[in-house]
Order: sequence, then C-alpha cells, then structure tokens
Amino acid sequence: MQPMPEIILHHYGLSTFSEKVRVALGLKGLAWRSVDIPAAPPRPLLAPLTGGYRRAPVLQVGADIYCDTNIILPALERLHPSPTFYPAGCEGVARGLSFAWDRTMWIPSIGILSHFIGDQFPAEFIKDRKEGYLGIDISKAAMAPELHLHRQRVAAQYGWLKSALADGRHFIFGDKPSALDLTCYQTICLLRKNCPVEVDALAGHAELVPWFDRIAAIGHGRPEPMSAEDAFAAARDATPAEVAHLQPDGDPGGLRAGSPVTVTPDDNARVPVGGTLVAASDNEIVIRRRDPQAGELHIHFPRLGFDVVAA
Ligand SMILES: N[C@@H](CCC(=O)N[C@@H](CS)C(=O)NCC(=O)O)C(=O)O
Repeated sequence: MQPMPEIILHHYGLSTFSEKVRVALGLKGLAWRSVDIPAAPPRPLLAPLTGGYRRAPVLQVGADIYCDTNIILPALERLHPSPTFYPAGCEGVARGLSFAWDRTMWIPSIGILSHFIGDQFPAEFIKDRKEGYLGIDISKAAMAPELHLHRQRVAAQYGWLKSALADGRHFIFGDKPSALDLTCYQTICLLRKNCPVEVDALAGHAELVPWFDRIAAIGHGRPEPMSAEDAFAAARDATPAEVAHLQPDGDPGGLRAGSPVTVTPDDNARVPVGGTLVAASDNEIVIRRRDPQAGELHIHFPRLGFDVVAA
C-alpha cells in the first residue's frame, strides 16, 4: 500500500477561514505542511491546482484538492477519524449550523473589523475584495452606514451561542469540541485578533471568553513550512485517490459520472471551475481536471454553497 500523501494547507495568517482549518488540524493532532499564500491573487502555483477557485484556504493531499472549509473538515474526518469533529452524534447539526454561521457572520464581522482598522486596508486590497471576492466596498467609509446593523447581527448570533453554553458546558455539544465550535471561533477570532488591543470583540459577552480561550488553546498541530513549488510538485507526482465513499452517479440532480460540469460558489468569488464529474452525493462533489503541468487532479467541493451545472 502507498503511504498516505502529506496534508498540505494553502493559507495565510490573516485568513480566519484558514484558522478554522489550522485549529481543526490541531484538534486531530496532525503533522501538516504549510504553504503561505499571498492575501490576494495572483497565486500562480495554486490556481492551476484549484481550476480557478480563488478563496482560502485550500487543502491538498497529493493530487486531491479540497476547496472550502465545508469539505475540508469532512475530508480530514474521513482520513483521520479520531478524535472526531462530530462528538455526540452532532455531525448533521454541526454541518448545517456551521454553514449558517459563516454565511450570516462574515459580512457583519468584516463591517465591524473595517470600523476599527478599515483605514489601514491598502487600496489594492479594497479593490481586490470588491472586484474579485465580495463584490462590496469594505473600506471604513463605505461600511460605516450599516455598522449598527452589523453589530446587531453579530450580537444576535452571540446570543444563541451564549444560551448554548449557559449550563457551563465546555463546548457547544458537551465536553468535546466540534466542527461547530471551530466555525463560531473563526469569525470571533477575526475580530479579537485584528481589532486594536483595547477593543475586545467579546466585551459585553464575557461568558464566551473561557470557551474562546479553550478553542484557542487547541493550537495548530505540527505545521512544517513548504514552498508553493514543492506543493505543486507533490500534486504533479501523485495520482488522485480512488473515490470510494461516493457513488459515481450519486448526483441528486441526475448528472452522470463522466459528464462535463462546472462548480461555482453561490455567494462570492464566483469563478466557475470546470471538469468531469467523478462522483457526487447530496453533500459532496468530486470533479477531474487535467492541468498541463500538474497532470490529473481530483477537486472536491461541498454541495452547500456551490452550484453544479452541466457544462
Ligand atoms: N466558504 C468558504 C469561505 C472562504 C473565504 O471566504 N476565505 C477568505 C479568507 S478568510 C477569502 O478567500 N478571501 C479572499 C481570498 O483570500 O482570496 C470556506 O468555508 O472556505
């Protein structure tokens, strides 16, 4: 049997969706290779691996490429089941609520962040976020009129999280951290790490601080730096793993294995990634692409948050 290829994470420090995965790797106590990517494209050695999907993070295992945290965590769970991301049978609820939390919290969290540090965002960063990523102007001046709404929306989400933890439990589902804890931690981390020290994003929500600190204490596992060139070579030298956990004709919309399809995020950075359908389910889709330099790749996406159509 071939040894399992190394786990490679393409990410950057400021990216808190990446932080969700870094802590997930820590929770599983894994060794992994860390490829530091720029905070905005061009990412010339990553784009050929993802087929153009532009967001961060991206997980790579040999010639298998996982786009979006909602597929990265289930993939890590499949490859390394213990300790689980889904204690107490919480997988369905954790997946559904994670998606809802990320969707409802991202723009309000950026709005609050921009209020505190938006004046320091470089002009080219604001331009990239508007034109290539979110479709909105995240400068302090542009976000300011909705600041009160962003604060309300964030506080309302913190409200249910406080209720969930009110009986003194350590994590949302009991005494073990779950994927949902990591998701909720992710957006709070964006504010706690990046706002000025005198502004605590959890001021007024002190009940959440011990929970937040417990998750922060999990750490990031054992990262070892890797160059983008070496990661690219690892994809080129590997062949995609056989997809044993999904049916070739498992697409709920009736698309068959071998059909040309595109997969496109339905919220932002809506770059269609084209390929040949390998296998699918209600939860996942895998497509095959051939890159002239990297060779054959399998690219994995979650179904939540992505549109799959016949090409
Ligand atoms: N739904 C995606 C969202 C990822 C996302 O929006 N990540 C941010 C960074 S935290 C991003 O991609 N920003 C633009 C970029 O880096 O190109 C996921 O769960 O992975």
